[in-house]
Amino acid sequence: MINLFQHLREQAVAAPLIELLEVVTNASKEIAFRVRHGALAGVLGSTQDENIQGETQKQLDVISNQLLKDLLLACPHVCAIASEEEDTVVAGNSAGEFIIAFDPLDGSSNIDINGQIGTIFSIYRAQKNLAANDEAQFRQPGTQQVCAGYVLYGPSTLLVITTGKGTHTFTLDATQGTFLRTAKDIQIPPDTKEFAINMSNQRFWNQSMRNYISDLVAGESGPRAKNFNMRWNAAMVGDVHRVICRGGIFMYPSDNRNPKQPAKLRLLYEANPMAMLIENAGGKAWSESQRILDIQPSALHERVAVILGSANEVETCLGYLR
Ligand code: AFP
Repeated sequence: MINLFQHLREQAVAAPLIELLEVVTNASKEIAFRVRHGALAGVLGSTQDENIQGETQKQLDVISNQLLKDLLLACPHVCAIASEEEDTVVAGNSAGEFIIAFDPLDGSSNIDINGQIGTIFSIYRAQKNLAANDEAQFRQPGTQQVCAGYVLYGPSTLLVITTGKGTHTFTLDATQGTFLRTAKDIQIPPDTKEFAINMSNQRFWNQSMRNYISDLVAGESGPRAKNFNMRWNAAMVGDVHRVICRGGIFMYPSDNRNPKQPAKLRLLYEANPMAMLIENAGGKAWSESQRILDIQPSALHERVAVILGSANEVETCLGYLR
């Protein structure tokens, strides 16, 4: 088995990006260590603080964010960072070639129940005509990402990554502290019998989404003429990883719970990196109206509807919405 850095060199990834990814993976190993020790490391539970999203921050959210922030800002290749846990952009080395956005710990509500959680990251080239701390640095469509990935803290610690040449999985060999390639050029099956959505929001969806889900639930006696299974991890990293492993469709559609916030998932550090990974594995990733990677961002923490996974099933779902 080859390790992550041998793989990146095999893919002719430039040295500065490889060095940046070494920083990201070093931070993820630190986070994995704390996650694995949970209560024994005294990192469970919530703080008294709220982030810009209005969410109560878990201790591990804050610790993970600080670990990534400290290590990334010490890397000469990092011009700026953006984080779910930071109100705005934090400047690094103005001469750095890259900017990086991340959700330091996605699935925070799973921390205290020992559920799946993960770190999601998205890397772009820095825009030299802009100041390092200018939020416009991050107003690049997802197609401009040079790298995207997540680290899933589960029974094993996995890194799933793409630099635009396929999507690949690496498993952390904790004894050696190295990520070894355990799956190369993943291909998501185009069809599926498995969907992921938070069904408790059903009354808030638009009618077309309700019709689509109703037909899935109707099974073989309904219009789809086949039975479907449902899974919901309540952590995007866990649900997307299942889709990458065995196909499926993951949806967090817009809803009318809060007119000021019609969608939940964040474009910059959830939807865009996952969309790049899914498309590089042969899947599709759309909001309800357009390809996610084509969306022109307008705000750092903007939210979008997400429908991603097995290409044919995503297309079927979009057919109900059109
Ligand atoms: P937390 O990080 O606050 O747990 O939210 C996770 C998340 O952003 C995403 O990872 C999940 O897919 C989604 O929210 C779960 O949302 P619900 O809790 O509304 O199902």
